[in-house]
Amino acid sequence: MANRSEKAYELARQAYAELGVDTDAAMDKLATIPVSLHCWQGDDVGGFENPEAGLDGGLAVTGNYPGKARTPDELRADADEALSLIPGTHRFNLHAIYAETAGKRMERNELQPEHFAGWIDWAKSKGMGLDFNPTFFSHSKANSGFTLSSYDEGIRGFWVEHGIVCRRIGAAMGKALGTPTVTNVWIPDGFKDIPVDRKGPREILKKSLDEIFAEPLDPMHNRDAVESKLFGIGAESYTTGSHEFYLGYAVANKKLLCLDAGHYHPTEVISDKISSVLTFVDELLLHVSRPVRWDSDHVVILDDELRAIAQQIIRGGYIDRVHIGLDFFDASINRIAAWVIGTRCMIKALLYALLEPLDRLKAAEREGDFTERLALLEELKTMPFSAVWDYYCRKNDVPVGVKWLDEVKTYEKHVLSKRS
Ligand code: RNT
Ligand code: ZN
Repeated sequence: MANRSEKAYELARQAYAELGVDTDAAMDKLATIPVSLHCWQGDDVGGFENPEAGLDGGLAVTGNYPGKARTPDELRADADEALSLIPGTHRFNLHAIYAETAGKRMERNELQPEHFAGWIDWAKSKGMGLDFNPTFFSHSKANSGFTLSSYDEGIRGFWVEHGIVCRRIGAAMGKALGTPTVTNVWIPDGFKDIPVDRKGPREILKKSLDEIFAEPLDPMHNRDAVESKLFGIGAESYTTGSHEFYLGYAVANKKLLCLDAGHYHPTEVISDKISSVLTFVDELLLHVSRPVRWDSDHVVILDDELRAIAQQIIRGGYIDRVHIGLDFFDASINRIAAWVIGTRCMIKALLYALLEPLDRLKAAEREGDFTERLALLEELKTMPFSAVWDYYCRKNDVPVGVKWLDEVKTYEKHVLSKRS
């Protein structure tokens, strides 16, 4: 087998070389691009704050596949399993509700870095960075549907404090791990039915964000991102934090903008937004997701838009300015497999993009030779990409092809099936 994949790679290397593409250089580059795995695929966005609390904020996880992680240790073990099947060194993205408070009820505005010590130690032992998110949902103080844009000062103040403590936690993570944590603010705020005043909540949100971001933090430890949305279940008519709102906020305040693939109109794609936004903001966070007819957060697959996202990052030379995060949650299939499929697809898309003869394509386009551009792009689709991908997996000591699934099935049999 080793020999077969070696031979296949050698042929692929030559085929790409004929197009002027260096497959070894592509793999070296690929190894430097981390993907931030979202913790919440492992337990259906549950967290450990309150096992009884249901998910709200317009988010919905469907399916009841057995074996979801019930404790931080289980979630870390499951993530370990997933990471062992994904080539490269990546990052892990936590939400505030994944704090470890030793059985004590801790209010969200009182959370401290120490409540994430278990996660930091784990990440350190794996040479991984962490990313972070304050959790502005699944909480009694979010029941009205408004948090940072609430007219109720008590509610608003509580959530501002939550934002403030979370930035400090992000900075502590980044400092401990030697790589900046991206701390991303997403709020569910919005109206189910047509509002009269679209301005009021937005002015309040701006004020709340200004208060949250008032404390200067070292960008080598923490970087702030803001994530917009079009609508949520129960907030179909108006979302305070819309795209224009946060784009403006990010530009005016030098924040990262987070583009979630599921947060736009059905035919609107984030791949086209990357170069526009990066003309005006320094860095982007992506929530790579797969909206199926709505913001359904299906597991990411190697579809046209995923390849387009990766192509825009690579073709634009934006690797250092784009933080790639995943955001999907499917409880109808094995959750570890969901992580592995989605992350491997993201990495495949990046490799696919790195294997383009970019200079030649750009030259054809600039010279107006759209015939060559189209011909080349189509021929690339049937190049021996899989031989390079398989070789990359083998080089990184992770299973080649669908063999990873055997490992997930074994883990399911020995670990997941024992969970009630
Ligand atoms: C919700 C946003 C947000 C969440 C996570 C759990 O629509 O996409 O990013 O999915 O924070
Ligand atoms: Zn998101």
